[in-house]
Amino acid sequence: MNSSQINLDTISAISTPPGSGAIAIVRISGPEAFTIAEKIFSSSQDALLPVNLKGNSHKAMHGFILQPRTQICVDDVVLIPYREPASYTGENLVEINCHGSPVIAREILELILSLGARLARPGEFTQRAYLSGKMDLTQAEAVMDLIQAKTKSQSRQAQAALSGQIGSKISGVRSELVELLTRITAGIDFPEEVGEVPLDDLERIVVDSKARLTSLAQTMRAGRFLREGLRVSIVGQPNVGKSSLLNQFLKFERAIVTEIPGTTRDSIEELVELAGIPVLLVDTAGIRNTEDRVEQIGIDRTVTAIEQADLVLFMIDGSKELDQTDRKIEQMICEHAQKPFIMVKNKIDLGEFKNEKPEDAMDQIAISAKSGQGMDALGDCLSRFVFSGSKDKGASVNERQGELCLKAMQSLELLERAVSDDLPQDCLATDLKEAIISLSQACGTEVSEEVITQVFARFCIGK
Ligand SMILES: Nc1nc2c(ncn2[C@@H]2O[C@H](COP(=O)(O)OP(=O)(O)O)[C@@H](O)[C@H]2O)c(=O)[nH]1
Ligand SMILES: [Mg+2]
Repeated sequence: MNSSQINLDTISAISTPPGSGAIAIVRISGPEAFTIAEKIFSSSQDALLPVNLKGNSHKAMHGFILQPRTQICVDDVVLIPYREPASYTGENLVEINCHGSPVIAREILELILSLGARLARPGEFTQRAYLSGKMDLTQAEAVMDLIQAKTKSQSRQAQAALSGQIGSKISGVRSELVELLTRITAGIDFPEEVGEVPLDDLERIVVDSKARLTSLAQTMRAGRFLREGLRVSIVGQPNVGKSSLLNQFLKFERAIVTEIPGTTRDSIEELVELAGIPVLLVDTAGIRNTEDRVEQIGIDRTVTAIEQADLVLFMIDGSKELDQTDRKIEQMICEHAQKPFIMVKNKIDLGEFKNEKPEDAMDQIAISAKSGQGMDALGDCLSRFVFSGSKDKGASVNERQGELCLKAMQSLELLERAVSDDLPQDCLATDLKEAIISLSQACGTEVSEEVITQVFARFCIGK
């Protein structure tokens, strides 16, 4: 716990989303949380006695919120006090469950603010949990990922990080490096008593730490796609079955499918979940030479869809041999836009033309967008793309944590070079310290105010 960062003021906010619902929750946290709540809450059991929240920690109490001056009843509520440190924020915390009308929740909040609390900033409850040592920074970031998760796998990932998986992996490496640094420093300060750290010991720890950081950093790519979604554009000549594939993924007729080439004139975007990955599928207008102005605009948008994609599904009529136009499209995807692509051979229910996988294609999958044949293989292929390089399907580091792991690895590489250059051990200590600082920043044991503010500003109010 960093006592200089402890907030002495009391904060409050409505923690449920705006709008009407069955209940709304107003939260108060800080040193005055109980005193303020006691001024406005009257228990239905002992209406005449003043409530004692401190002595009723973690107990749900039914009662009324009364305006202190007029004693007008604002709402009947269930109030739960959490005495510090056993609360979400680590401070005294009160949750008031009122009827889910935005007017009532707001009136209760205003009462609380008039009694000396201040409106919480976005993420400030979680920020306090972090500042009071309830969680590390990777867990606090996971709270936000969990709130914002749109698919099951996103929420599983966030849960894993929230349980401390990432934080403990990073701090595991960090403590080994700290232990090494302590020994090196002791060797420098007391050469007679302690002696230098044997180099093979040092090298073993550095190699092992680098391997652990590499596998953590490799989860960054999968984490980004799981958090932000994978943008996949379906591209190919008119009539190869691009819109049929979109519909097959969506399991309903989203895009118009006809045998008339040029039916899809604009890009259509749909979010689907494939193999647990949120995928933004973009169905595009087919690419061909045309005089039609509307169709040409559609083709220009296809080019944009290729440029914006993380991955392109390049579709051909798999019952036929690749033609000139197919080759041109392939060039456009891999040479011009330099995008990874999967060759999707469609319409194999009509027979498959056997060809070698194009050299630049990540993979080649034969499907029928009509019958659904081959769809599982295509899903597996997308999953391989997302998790490539990463064996770990558990929690993944976010960009901030991943960059810091990479930075720590760079310091360790400098350290290895210093060892092979026979530099004295105090030079090694400098690189080691740098690596430790990066890892401390990653899990938040040593971060600047600025970083903390940036992390929590992305939260919503009331969390
Ligand atoms: N036999 C067969 N026909 C297909 C298949 N996929 C699409 N089609 C047909 O091909 C035509 C063009 O399909 P569409 O999805 O509109 O192609 P797009 O222009 O690439 O979007 C339609 O008549 C579809 O019914 C398939 O896997 N097998
Ligand atoms: Mg189409």
